[in-house]
Amino acid sequence: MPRLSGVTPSGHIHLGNHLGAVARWAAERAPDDLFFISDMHAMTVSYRPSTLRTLTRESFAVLVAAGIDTDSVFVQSDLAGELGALNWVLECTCSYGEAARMIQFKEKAGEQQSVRLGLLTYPALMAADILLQGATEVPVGSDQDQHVELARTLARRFNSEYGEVFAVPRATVAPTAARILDLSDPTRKMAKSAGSSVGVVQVLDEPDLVRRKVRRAVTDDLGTVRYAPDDQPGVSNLLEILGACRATTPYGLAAEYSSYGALKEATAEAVIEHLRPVRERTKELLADPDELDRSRARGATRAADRAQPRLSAALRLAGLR
Ligand code: AQP
Repeated sequence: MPRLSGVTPSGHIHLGNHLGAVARWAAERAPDDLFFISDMHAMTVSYRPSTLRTLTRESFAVLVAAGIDTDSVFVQSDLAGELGALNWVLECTCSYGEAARMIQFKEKAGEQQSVRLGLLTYPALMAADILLQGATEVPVGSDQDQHVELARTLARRFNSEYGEVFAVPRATVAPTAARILDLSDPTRKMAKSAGSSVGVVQVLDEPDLVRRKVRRAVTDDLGTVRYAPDDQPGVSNLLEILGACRATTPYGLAAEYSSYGALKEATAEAVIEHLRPVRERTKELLADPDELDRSRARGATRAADRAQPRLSAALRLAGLR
């Protein structure tokens, strides 16, 4: 059952991306799985090309450093030709209403003065990412469920209108750490695009900085360590993080700590130890740009080889070529 998932280089990879996605992909990886850096998705909002290039490289290195095999990671734009072609076919399979209904589009469009057309059509590109590789499982956070549902709809519609070519994918959501919250504002999720990095632990943060960020985490004035996400979101978030780092559930951990200070210390040290090998390996990889380029080329070749027959078949069935 090939899995496919990606990270958008819209900022530095953070603890939420790592615990909820990257570390899990690495731990559960199978030979057929593919993971990618979705640099084309980062263009749906205003961005700087040089920053995008740097973040793409850094994100690629983090995925490899986390333990994903180099030929299982690729950069989306290395397949820009194949994806661009299938994207158009899928845009022409999707209705305007279906795209405009996407919650993420409504939320992100609402925040901007000038909305890029790509923000509306990006779920079709995401469907192209998934369908091109024949992925049957797409591990995502709950906010991406709707996009995978659209990919399912488009696969089924294309298959029935033009001919069977696409596997119908399904989303799988992580059972734990699926929504790590911002340490300074536990009402929202930890995000790359957060206005301030005070509550966002980045995978490449130095240990001292991690310690400071965790110590300053917003909790509450109840004074009891309990896993109760609705009543104590800050404390529960720390327990969730600690549990994910120790590969255990947050419930049992609560009883081990009698003060918020002790919980914060334990969480900071667990995060530092959890991230240490990834941070150190990422630095080594970034220091060897030639090897990184070779790895990137290997991933791109494998992804393109896997995509080509399906793309040709889809274009033929759609009456092209
Ligand atoms: N806070 C989070 N907790 C757990 N998992 C998370 N993911 C993202 N944030 C958290 C998961 O990380 C994977 C890659 O995410 P993405 O790059 O596709 O973008 P995103 O979900 O939009 O992540 P961000 O960090 O919030 O970026 P911005 O601020 O640019 O929107 C996904 O599997 C995601 O679920």
